[in-house]
Amino acid sequence: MPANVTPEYLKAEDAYKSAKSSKDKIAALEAMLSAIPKHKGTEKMQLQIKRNLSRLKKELEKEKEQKKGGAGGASFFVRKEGAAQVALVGLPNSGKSTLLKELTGKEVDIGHYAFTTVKPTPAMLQYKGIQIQLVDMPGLIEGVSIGKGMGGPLISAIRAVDAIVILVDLSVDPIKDLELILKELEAKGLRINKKVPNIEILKLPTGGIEIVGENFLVNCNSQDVKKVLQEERVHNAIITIKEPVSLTDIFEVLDSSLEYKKAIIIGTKGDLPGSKEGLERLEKHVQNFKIVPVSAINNVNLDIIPSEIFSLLNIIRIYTRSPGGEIDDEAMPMKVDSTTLDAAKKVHKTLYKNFKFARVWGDSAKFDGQKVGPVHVLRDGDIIEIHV
Ligand SMILES: Nc1nc2c(ncn2[C@@H]2O[C@H](COP(=O)(O)OP(=O)(O)OP(=O)(O)O)[C@@H](O)[C@H]2O)c(=O)[nH]1
Ligand SMILES: [Mg+2]
Repeated sequence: MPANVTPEYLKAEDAYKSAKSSKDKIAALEAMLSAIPKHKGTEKMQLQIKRNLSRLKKELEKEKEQKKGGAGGASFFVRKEGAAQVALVGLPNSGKSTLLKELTGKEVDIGHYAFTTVKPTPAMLQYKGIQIQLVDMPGLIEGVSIGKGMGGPLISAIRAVDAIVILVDLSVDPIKDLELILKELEAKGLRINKKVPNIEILKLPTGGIEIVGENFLVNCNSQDVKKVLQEERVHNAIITIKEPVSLTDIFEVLDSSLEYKKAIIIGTKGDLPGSKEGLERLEKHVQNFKIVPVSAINNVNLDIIPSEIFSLLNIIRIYTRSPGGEIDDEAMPMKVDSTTLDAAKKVHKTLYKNFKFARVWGDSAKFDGQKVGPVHVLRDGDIIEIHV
């Protein structure tokens, strides 16, 4: 135990030792985590606390589910349609439903009071030949991560989406709102605009633990990593590390309950007094988010939102045509780095089975109608003709 911990920390630690219920233990661990001095020397202690917290939270969730009879309460499940599902997330009254209506034309309830929207409401956004499903979520409030408001179902619905649009009202306190939203999502294992640590874990049936790239370990050594792995019940694996990583990064990679989501911020109500200052403060505060200020009422910047949402998705649009025929109006959404053969497979299995070559027009082609093989990597907006 390092001597430099604070009296608050020791008090929280005592509370932890005497806590009986999971709930009290979680509260005490959270107090320990916030009281522990944040420096390299306490990193291992911090990690230990985080691991105990995550284990206890999982146990508590299980207990709750069992009490409810496994169904998990009201379901906010929205069936995915189109190329991707994107959630509109924000505090009550931040302008989510107004934005959904402006972008998709869907008639939804809009009101100058909290919780106008009571369940996730999907609507299709058309973007250059593909459809993106936007889901207007009920307002998120402080404490959703511990079940307040529409807590559990709301967080589950957000976990399921491919990307997130965070809405903050620029005219009030956009920084406070953003931090609240991020805090609540983080508390439920949602990592927003964060990079997955570049660590590969190849689990094997035998052979013990081997670490490749040990030199990249920051403030820990291979013994520490092995200990973490063993505690997480990984006994045989090859761990490949390609960039500087801490023990916390290793722990995060092992935690399958974490979800990494990309997001942009839309600053709403740009027409109201105070919104200009709100935007300036937000821009200074935020680093790893794109911010788009809008006014739904004055139709400012709404036109650029579809392409901003599309850029979150890691998908490309591919247009197909039968040899010598017309180009399809609708694009086929595909993962970034898809090949001609992937596209053939998506159109029809016979095209995939009997694939001979393809002709390509667009960014990936050196010239119009270039003849390419099965592993040619496609780019957004390409037109392809598959020959069998
Ligand atoms: N001035 C101004 N008001 C807006 C704008 N966008 C939305 N509003 C108003 O803000 C209020 C809330 O809008 P909603 O779209 O219902 O907000 P919401 O985020 O869906 O709210 P909940 O469903 O309760 O979570 C309404 O009175 C809207 O008219 C805007 O760009 N400018
Ligand atoms: Mg609403």
